[in-house]
Amino acid sequence: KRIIFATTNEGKMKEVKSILEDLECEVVSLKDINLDVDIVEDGKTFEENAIIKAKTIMELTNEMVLADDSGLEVDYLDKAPGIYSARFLGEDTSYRIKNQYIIDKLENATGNERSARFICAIAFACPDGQISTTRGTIEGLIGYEEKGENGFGYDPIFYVPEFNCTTAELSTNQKNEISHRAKALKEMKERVLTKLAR
Ligand code: ITT
Repeated sequence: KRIIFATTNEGKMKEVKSILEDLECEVVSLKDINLDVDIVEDGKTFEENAIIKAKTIMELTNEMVLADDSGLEVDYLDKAPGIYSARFLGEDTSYRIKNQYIIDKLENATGNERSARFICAIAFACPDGQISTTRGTIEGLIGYEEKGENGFGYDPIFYVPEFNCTTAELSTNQKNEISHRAKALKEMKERVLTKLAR
């Protein structure tokens, strides 16, 4: 048996493979199986978008499919970019520019006014029609400059007070101990194990 993880985001997939390492089952991305599908993520929530991705690929392949829809909520920006995190300022705009844009927007924000969180919804869709979701979050603050080379996306500006560094300064293993994605996926892992045992 194998599970398809419906993503083309390599940063995500690296973390997912590591979190699901002990699952006695192969986890493959859309790139791994050369599946090129244009999925329209027109949901209004992370959960809706995760379900759209998982269900689309499940129906195409008739296999068990997991999907992740995630993003960054910045309180000072009324929770933007949120579900639009990948599309924020345009899909092809570099994260150097997106991150600097957020830093500039928060020029006058101090202390807890800089609060933000990463959110991750995981959807699991099975050929028997069962679909469910889990959600994980991690709270942090927007930094004053980009820091760190690890991770992807908004990691260089996501400062975690408990660790006194950004998520881009953590190793993949360290990030996977605390991240939104790890929390949501670990909860989902139990359900996947139950399915695999059938
Ligand atoms: P797939 O839909 O193919 O999985 P995507 O990148 O389009 O890839 P999303 O629509 O879920 O995925 O967008 C999530 C975006 O939120 C992602 O591109 C990052 O910009 C941001 N993001 C999510 N999790 C993150 C994390 O752990 N670290 C940094 N940025 C993150």
